[in-house]
Amino acid sequence: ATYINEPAHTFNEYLLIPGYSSSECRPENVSLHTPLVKFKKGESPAIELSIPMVSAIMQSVSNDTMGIALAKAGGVSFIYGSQSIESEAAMVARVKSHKAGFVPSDSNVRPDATLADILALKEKTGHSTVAVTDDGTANGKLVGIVSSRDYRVSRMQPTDKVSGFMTPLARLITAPDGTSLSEANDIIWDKKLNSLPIVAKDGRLTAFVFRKDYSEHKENPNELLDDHKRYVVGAGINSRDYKERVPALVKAGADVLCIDSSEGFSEWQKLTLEWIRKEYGDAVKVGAGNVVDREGFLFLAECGADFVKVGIGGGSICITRETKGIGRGQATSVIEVCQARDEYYRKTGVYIPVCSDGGIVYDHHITLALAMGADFVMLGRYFARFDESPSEKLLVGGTFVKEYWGEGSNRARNWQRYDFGGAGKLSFEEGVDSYVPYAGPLKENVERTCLKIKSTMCNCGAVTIAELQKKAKLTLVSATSIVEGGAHDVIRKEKTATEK
Ligand code: MZP
Repeated sequence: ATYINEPAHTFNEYLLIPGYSSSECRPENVSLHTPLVKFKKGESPAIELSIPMVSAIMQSVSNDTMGIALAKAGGVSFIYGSQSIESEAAMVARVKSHKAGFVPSDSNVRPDATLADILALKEKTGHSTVAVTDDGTANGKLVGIVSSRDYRVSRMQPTDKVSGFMTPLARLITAPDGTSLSEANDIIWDKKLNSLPIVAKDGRLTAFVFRKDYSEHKENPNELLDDHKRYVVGAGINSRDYKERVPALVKAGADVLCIDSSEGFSEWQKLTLEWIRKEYGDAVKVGAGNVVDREGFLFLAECGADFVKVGIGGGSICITRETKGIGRGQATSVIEVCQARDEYYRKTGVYIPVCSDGGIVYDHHITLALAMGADFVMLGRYFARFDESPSEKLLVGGTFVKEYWGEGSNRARNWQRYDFGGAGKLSFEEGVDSYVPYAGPLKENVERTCLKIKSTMCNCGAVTIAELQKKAKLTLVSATSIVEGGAHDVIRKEKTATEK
């Protein structure tokens, strides 16, 4: 056996030591742009992220609603692969067909909503038009529309159901998917409408054109509803059915794929990557993982991975370390893999981005991962807490929570993620089913997290992630200094309801 006698460390055991910051180091000057896929020295990556965050390939995290919300915020979701090829491809297609700027994706209600719900939504979003869809999401089938005209002059009660005052689909003028903005505008003026819903053949609301959109975008009226502003979306694949799954996802428009496996230093990943390269050359971008050391990284780099994902056993819902005794502290894994990535870059001139996957508990852990060399992080628990995640919001013990379960739990049964090519089923659990505290909408949470990252970067004198990686000074902390880092030796006051 080989012994590594140094203990492996977690993010919580590190802190950044501030460096000199010039007056230019202000959060508004910080760029969080980062590469998503590999590129050659002197070239730029085919896909970049505006913020260094992607959402985990998990049933309870990344569906099309999450994909749209995160893409709007500048990140990318990897749609979960533990579902049929058809339904995963349909989710990818829904993100890709979503028209940026035209669907009030936060202004949708279910048919059983009440006037009080509509007014609360209007208060939150400022939109006076609300789409009623069968499942209450922007991707549901359109049932009708409510505008303030529908309830303002009548004697509605807050408890009245939306079905009593909306304009039902049968009475609405709609246009088919593919209608250009100028065509939509002609209909709007011709029929004296305020807004025109664009509805796909299967009844889904794909866009909403308002009278004002045309005046705001009249420079190039045909551009906005054609392919122009499509969101970037990723999708998980496995090393079992890739020969069927990859073509379907590529056809649906996935921009980037990722082999989803709990342990990626394997021939299965090599075979999957080789097949993709043989069929598509470099046109299909695909990440691989997960690995936790230099050898694992170099293996996947040589196999042709577009990025490499790092982390075994650190996920919040993961019990792999307890169950199988494999894994490594996340900080140590990221540090070693990023050193191997830099070494590979110096030798070959090819830069392969590293994704730190799992184990982010506090926002500052993201900054630590970036400082240690990661190009972006993958988060499960973090995104599961938001309105846009696919799971149920529940009231448990007086607190709102969302459900969050691991891909290796009996609930998800994602056996392809754990299989060695024989069992064809999940033989034992490696993940748990849990609750996470509900945290509201994605947008404001992600903005707050990014502001914290930018502030810390300023403290380190860095206005780009590459600069942070160069300048960061990291220190290990003792157990007692971790205690010193929290509020201590004071009697903390209870938070008021609004502070909570
Ligand atoms: P976290 O952000 O919740 O800490 O971790 C999310 C990561 O945990 C995922 O991206 C994935 O790599 C990993 N994961 C997902 N399911 C399991 C499991 O059931 C798991 N064990 O470890």
